[in-house]
Amino acid sequence: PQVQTQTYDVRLSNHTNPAARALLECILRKRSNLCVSVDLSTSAELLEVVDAVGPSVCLIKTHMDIVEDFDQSVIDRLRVLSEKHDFLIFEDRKFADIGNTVVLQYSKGVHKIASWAQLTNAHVVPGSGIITGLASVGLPLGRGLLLLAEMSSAGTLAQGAYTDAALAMAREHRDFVVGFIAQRRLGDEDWLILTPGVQLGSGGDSMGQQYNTPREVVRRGADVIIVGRGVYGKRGEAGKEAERYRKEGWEAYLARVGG
Ligand code: 5FU
Repeated sequence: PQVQTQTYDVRLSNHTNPAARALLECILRKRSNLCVSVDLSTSAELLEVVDAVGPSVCLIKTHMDIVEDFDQSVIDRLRVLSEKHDFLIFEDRKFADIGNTVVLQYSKGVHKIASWAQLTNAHVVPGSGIITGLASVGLPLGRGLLLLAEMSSAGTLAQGAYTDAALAMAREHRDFVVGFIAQRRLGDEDWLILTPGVQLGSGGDSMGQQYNTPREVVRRGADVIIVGRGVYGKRGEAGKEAERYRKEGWEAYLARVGG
């Protein structure tokens, strides 16, 4: 596909899914295309970082299954912060089972993800039944789904024909699938591209994570940059780091759309 040069403002008219629209509107209000991934395993640390980075983000990404003291109050407090700071919530659950099972995993259990996360994501390895299942829960609640079309990690199998198949599956479910976790723009239609594996200064970690800079991933088509350790890694500095990444991400977007 060609470089995505449409502004977030124009792209709003290409989206009908309520979660996609809310995300684009939040991006515009806050001039932020930054999603911070808060991968911390106690509720106190999680909520402290969310409160610190809240002013700079459009989206907070969670892995709620790593929170050791999880209970419903964590969600209640997270939602209070999402209203205080104006951001959406994305649970990075990476569903990967048959439709009937993901219906249960999405709506029930300890986390009841569908009740609080505007966005979640799924692998396409089971085939399109996973989307049908998740949509049966998420669509009535106004939720949106991202498909994992590519991953940031070394040796990922999500490439080539697999990535093409993810795009084809998304095209069959345009009401619920709002975009992709990917490293670049996919397809000529308007899909939201959320890109993890982002840090200022590239490199990676000792377990296969690979980083690119905000400027590079936005140039390739990222609409939202997802940053974890780059923001919360230095204790006490998450707020300052988030603002640094917000500015980087926004300048890269302006450069892409020619503003
Ligand atoms: F789908 C993906 C992917 O391809 N790469 C990722 O890194 C998801 N992630 C998540 O983004 C991962 O589970 C972490 O929660 C986050 C990246 O964190 P980091 O600290 O910025 O490396």
